[in-house]
Amino acid sequence: MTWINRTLTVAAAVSMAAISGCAAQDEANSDPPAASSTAPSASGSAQTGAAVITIKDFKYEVPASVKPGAMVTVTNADSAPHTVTAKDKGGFDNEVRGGATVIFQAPDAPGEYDIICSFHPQMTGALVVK
Ligand SMILES: [Cu+2]
Repeated sequence: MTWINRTLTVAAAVSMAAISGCAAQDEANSDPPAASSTAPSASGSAQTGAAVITIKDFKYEVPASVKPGAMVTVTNADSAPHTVTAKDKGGFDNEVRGGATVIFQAPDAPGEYDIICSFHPQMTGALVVK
């Protein structure tokens, strides 16, 4: 005996009620809010509290400090490329082309990290993590 099943066409039977909200419901989500603004600032004024490094006229303008592991925005206001490179420790090395913006993660360990530009060794600064 052979049973022959009829092919049922169900492709068009889409239920619109099957899709529920997909908002993430993370438990204990302690990520800090990523509230940095990437809008270029013609004035070059430092934003208090923002983890932003601005490079302008071959100089670093660094915030007073950043939080451990914070996402740090680096904006290069020069036409020349620069880097934000950890000199002795920290392990970060970020190239920022002229007029570009990059984001990198600050070290998790609190401390003062000397930074230097790989292209222009006279460019030095410090990133304070605390
Ligand atoms: Cu440079």
